Amino acid sequence: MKKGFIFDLDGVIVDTAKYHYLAWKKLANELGFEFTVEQNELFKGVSRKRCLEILLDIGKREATQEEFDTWMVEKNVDYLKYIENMDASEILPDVPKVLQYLKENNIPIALGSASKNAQPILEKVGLLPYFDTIVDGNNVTKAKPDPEVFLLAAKQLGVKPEDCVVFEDAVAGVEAANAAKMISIGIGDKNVLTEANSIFTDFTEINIDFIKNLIEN
Ligand code: B16
Ligand code: MG
Repeated sequence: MKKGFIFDLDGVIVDTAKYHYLAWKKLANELGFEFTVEQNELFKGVSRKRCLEILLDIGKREATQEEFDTWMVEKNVDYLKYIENMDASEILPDVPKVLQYLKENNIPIALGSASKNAQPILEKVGLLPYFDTIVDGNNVTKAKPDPEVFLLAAKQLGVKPEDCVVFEDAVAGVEAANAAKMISIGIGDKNVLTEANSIFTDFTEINIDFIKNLIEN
């Protein structure tokens, strides 16, 4: 029985939420309204298109299709500037410890992210070689909580969905993993990620025996 491990990107491997926030805030300010850190919570794990729809709701702004498309591009251009200088120091604590253990034990590893910028980010922080496959916003048509991203990752790893373990920081991501019948591990707030099979604040709380147990059982 072969196991597969699937990692979300933003909020699990790196904290890019702060850069997404700065780029969305700049756009909101240009459009004449405020966008708070608290409101940015709504954007975690959510596709770029859906984020802009929510942002325009917050600012009570209408947009023509042309404006919508322009703002999507503008936000991403700004976001790319923020992530340009990312390096290994931005990897969240103890993530490499888990990836290294999985690699040493020949466990297939996938990325399952909503981001269309996932691959360059993994490259910048130096973690790309750990991943056997990357499924991201470029490969799926349905956003989390739809299980498409994780089911495709399992398929590409050659592992049955029920033998996959997913690490996720977003409620929609945990729902997607559960809908795919995978083992969901929530990374973040225990009061928020209540649907996850197990929840940890971050990877420093996860010991290798826990990972070993997931592989063997
Ligand atoms: P992009 P994840 C998600 O990453 C972010 O949490 C979310 O805030 C963002 O809107 C989404 O990626 C799309 O990102 O604009 O780079 O395509 O958590 O699914 O790794
Ligand atoms: Mg995330």
